[in-house]
Amino acid sequence: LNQDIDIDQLAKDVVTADRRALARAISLIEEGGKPARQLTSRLFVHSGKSHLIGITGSPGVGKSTLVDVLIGQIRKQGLSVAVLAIDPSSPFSGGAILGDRIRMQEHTLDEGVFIRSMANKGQSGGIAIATYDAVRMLEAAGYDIVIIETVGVGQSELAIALAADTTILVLMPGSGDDIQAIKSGIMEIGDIFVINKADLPGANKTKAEIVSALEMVPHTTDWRPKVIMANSVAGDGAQEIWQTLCAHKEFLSNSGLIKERRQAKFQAELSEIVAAKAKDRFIKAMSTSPHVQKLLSQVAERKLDTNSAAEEILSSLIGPHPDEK
Ligand SMILES: Nc1nc2c(ncn2[C@@H]2O[C@H](COP(=O)(O)OP(=O)(O)O)[C@@H](O)[C@H]2O)c(=O)[nH]1
Ligand SMILES: [Mg+2]
Repeated sequence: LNQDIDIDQLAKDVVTADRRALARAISLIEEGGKPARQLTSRLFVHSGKSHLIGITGSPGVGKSTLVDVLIGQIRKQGLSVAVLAIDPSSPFSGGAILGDRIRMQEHTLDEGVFIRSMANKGQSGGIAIATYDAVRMLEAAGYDIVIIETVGVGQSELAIALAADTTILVLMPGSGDDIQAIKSGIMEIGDIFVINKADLPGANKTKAEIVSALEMVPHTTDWRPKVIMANSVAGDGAQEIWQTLCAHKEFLSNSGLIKERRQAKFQAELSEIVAAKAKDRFIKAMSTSPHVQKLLSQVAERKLDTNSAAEEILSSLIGPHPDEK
């Protein structure tokens, strides 16, 4: 089916922010494969102009509810926004996914808002790489702001959150999330901390814990992470969060850190892609390359150690890609 796609036309339609084309493009990215690679390579040059906001936190802390009220703030400024919600594959969160869709539906008639969830499929190269490509589709379509909502539990979700220019960590009182965050060293990744469900008991205590934990985190830049209370159901705190987002964006551009941060992200992304591609080629070579098979049997016979064999395999694999000559 995908062979029939006119990638050039699709790329052009994405650039004009044609919503159906954008939805199609992201589905292609999800599927992976050659059409996805062709599309991303056509559109890469159009990316890089949006401000990327990562919103992460445990399931149920109110990320989607917060995104919903943030969309309202962003639209009030006349800016356009795209949201990419990374659905966890866990069957336990099926209900939450449905809830997200229903809640955000009121925005779907607004031309300045695009909302899309993406399955957390275990693709080669991992979810993070597909997400980076999907985000670039949204950037190419010209959205001023792109929000990436992820469940901050695993390493790949963390990687996605780190792909943002500004990362918001959402916590709620009484969940022990604050302690978890402090213990796991996750404090360092937040530019803005939102204590959501501030209407529930214990919000002040949670805030105090986060504030004091932040004092222990070494400063690597002049930005001091902000801790903001919110009740996203009522919309309280949304304005302060929006203002802080603007302040952080301004800080990044005035200090020149935006460039540095994005470069570091590309380095991490490239490292991930190179590792994934090397692994793919190794797996292919196991069944096609007599040289690799010979090395493997030498290892099995203990004539060659695994480290030396790996070095040898790597140098023999680094040639033109067998499929893309
Ligand atoms: N009391 C209270 N409930 C909230 C607040 N924000 C979200 N919720 C509720 O928490 C539940 C989970 O919210 P959701 O946005 O789906 O969380 P997510 O899994 O982090 O995206 C929903 O029932 C929301 O209505 C809040 O500020 N206060
Ligand atoms: Mg959600």
